[in-house]
Amino acid sequence: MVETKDDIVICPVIDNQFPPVVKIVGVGGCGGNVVQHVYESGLKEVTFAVCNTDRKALRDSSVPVKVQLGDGLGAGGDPEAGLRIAEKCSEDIYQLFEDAPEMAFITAGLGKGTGTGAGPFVAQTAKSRGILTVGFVCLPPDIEGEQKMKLALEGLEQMRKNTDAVVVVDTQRVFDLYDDLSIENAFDKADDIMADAAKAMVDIVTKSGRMTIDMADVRTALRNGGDVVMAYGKASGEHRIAEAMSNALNSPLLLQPKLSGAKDMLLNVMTSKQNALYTWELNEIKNILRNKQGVDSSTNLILGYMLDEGLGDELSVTIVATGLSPVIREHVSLDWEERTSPKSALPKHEHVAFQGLGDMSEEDMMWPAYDRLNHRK
Ligand SMILES: Nc1nc2c(ncn2[C@@H]2O[C@H](COP(=O)(O)OP(=O)(O)OP(=O)(O)O)[C@@H](O)[C@H]2O)c(=O)[nH]1
Ligand SMILES: [Mg+2]
Repeated sequence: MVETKDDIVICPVIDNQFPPVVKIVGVGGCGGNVVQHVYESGLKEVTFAVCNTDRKALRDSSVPVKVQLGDGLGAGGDPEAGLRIAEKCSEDIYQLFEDAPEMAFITAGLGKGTGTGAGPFVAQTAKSRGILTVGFVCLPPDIEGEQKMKLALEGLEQMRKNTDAVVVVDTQRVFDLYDDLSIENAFDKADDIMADAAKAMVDIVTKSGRMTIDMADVRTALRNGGDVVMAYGKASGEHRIAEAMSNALNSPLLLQPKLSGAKDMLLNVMTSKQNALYTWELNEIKNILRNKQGVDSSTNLILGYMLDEGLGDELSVTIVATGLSPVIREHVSLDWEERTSPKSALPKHEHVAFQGLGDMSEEDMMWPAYDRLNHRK
């Protein structure tokens, strides 16, 4: 354990008897918030750390490992300053990965100084140590303006260069889907979505079951996988497969119209032991992927079925696909009239949360939200 001059504690070596499977590092304000969410959910075989140029944010975090970057007064919204400060702390950042995890998740909000500038540097450090490195990043909502989006996209490019795979959350999509939330709660929602994606990936590599997806499978899928498309959904009851798949395919995480053409796809289904998966249910999942999503034998499908007692009567489906091109917005829309219109451009979250079929046909529910819009026009 090392005391820094600014009394933020750095303790890079946790317990090196058993290296953690995953280390999750949050960089900057948003990155730190996401890590806080995941940390509070109490995952096993995972270690956590936050890095920030903002000393106050570090003080407020209950994540046990903290690295203060620079003098603790922030990066002033400037990614170049964020990068410069991180470079000066390269030794501390290197030490962070001393416990030799198999995978590192680097979370950051893109568009300002620390996450955008220092995030890719932290990722590069993990990758240079031979660790399978995945970025979980979010793009700023339109309300933050064109300049932030420009910085965010440059940061995304740096993230792509310095990771094996990147999961992108478009905060504006979250705002559109949950447009009756306060800004505070909408950002929290975006945090939750990134945290759920990270947790779902942690489950894949840490949980065991009848059909386990092992680390080698994950490496095959993600090593130099580029942009990763993730979808995650849960449901219980008689129609749990159709509903869980529908929730997954309507996830704000899905930034492209279809899963067809994916190079590799990890498909992980989890239930509790009492509510085990039936073989016909697995077929139903495969049929939805084939018939509604156009996924064919050209995709290397790696299937997992694992047990999680915490799920109770729910079933969860996680899809991690590579080789697709997510539709990343390059421009913000400042069409405020459209944004404030009661007929918002995207379906509302009642539909996403799947309260029965509502006013949508079953056929409708099988379209990803992104595609459904075009489909309905
Ligand atoms: N999901 C989510 N996004 C956030 C949150 N806070 C900020 N953001 C987004 O993330 C982007 C970066 O913001 P921060 O993470 O606060 O910035 P930073 O990386 O700490 O950078 P500096 O403060 O300039 O050093 C912003 O443009 C927002 O769009 C949050 O709590 N949750
Ligand atoms: Mg900050």
